[in-house]
Amino acid sequence: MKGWMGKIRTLSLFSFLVIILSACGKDNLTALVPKGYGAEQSFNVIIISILVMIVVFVVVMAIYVYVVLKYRQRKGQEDQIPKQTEGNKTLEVVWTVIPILLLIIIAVPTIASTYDLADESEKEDSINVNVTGLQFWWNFEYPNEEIQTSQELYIPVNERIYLNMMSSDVIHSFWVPSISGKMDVSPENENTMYIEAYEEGVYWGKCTEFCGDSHSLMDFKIVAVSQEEYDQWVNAMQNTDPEYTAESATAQEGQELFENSCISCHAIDASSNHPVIGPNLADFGNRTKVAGINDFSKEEIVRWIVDPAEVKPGNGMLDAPYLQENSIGQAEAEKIADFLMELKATDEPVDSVQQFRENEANDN
Ligand code: HEC
Ligand SMILES: [Cu+2]
Repeated sequence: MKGWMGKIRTLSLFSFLVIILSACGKDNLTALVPKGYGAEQSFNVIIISILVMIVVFVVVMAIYVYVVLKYRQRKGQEDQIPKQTEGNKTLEVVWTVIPILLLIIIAVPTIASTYDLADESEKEDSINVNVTGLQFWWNFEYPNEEIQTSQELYIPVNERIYLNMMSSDVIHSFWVPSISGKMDVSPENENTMYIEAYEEGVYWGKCTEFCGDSHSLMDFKIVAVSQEEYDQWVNAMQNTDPEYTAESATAQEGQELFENSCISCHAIDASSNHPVIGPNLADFGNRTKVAGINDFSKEEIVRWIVDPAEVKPGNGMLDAPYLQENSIGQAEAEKIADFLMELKATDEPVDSVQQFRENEANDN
């Protein structure tokens, strides 16, 4: 009876793990299917380490099984004690040298990749992005192009992009498992790393340093596009209009509300002159997500405006006076959402974003 219960228990634990782990299978959020240079380097080191571990496991298990079988107690020999030996220099040397060799096999590619990924020789001639981490979102400023955006970092494929990263509050950590390694983002000093994506697509990024209430919601994306699309996007961002006037009638009312309650923290053109207080909304209509995490839909935008604390506890927008004054309800928020959805640098989102939105719609 007991053994039977044990089997059931093991089986249910297994099924539970399978269910949990199957949720880890997003192909734009996995270090096991690398789609960029840093991720590929990490993956190679993972494979080498696993191979070394498998060899150690197999050899140790083989010796163990052999010894257990060969020296087991046999019938009629219960009192017999095998010959006792002590101190074997050769053996001691062998089992000290083998682990050292194994560690060297792991260390050489690890150290080589570490230095390779810290290489800054191409920094001056590459695209540079100043990344700022804030509770609980990301700002991306392109100093040479004089534009900024937030939550979604646009890069051309097969190019090295140098990221100069700082935090404006606590320590965060930047990780896009499919594309790059991890890098801490500190308020004290600037950390640099480069990234390179091999394929067009939208890749999921996560903050991986516990940074407060909504740390686990501090998601962002890398949007990798063709060189041509990238150039068009930069050009369009440079031409976003600070004097933009909304088209539809409801959006115009929304814009008025926005100018009263929101403009102190959010810019609607992509100029890099705006201070980093809230996400830049110049290209908001082409986002993949709202606030980095929710589906891009009017409904979610309204939900965010009406009660941002419910979506992301402790986030910086909770200082907005309209929330204390209770001046924006459902009806007002819907008008503002109409206005925000009109804010687009390019008429159509880039191919990667269109593809991403289709995939998300099919998943739901
Ligand atoms: C006190 C400054 C402040 C005010 C005022 C403010 N916001 Fe925000 N807003 C923020 C911050 C900070 C965030 C980022 C929150 C996060 O994701 O952690 C944000 C995020 C957003 C986002 C998500 C942006 C994205 O890229 O996904 C939208 C949309 C938004 N705000 C709309 C508004 C609207 C509409 C108003 C006015 C009704 C407003 N905000 C007023 C600071 C502010
Ligand atoms: Cu963080």
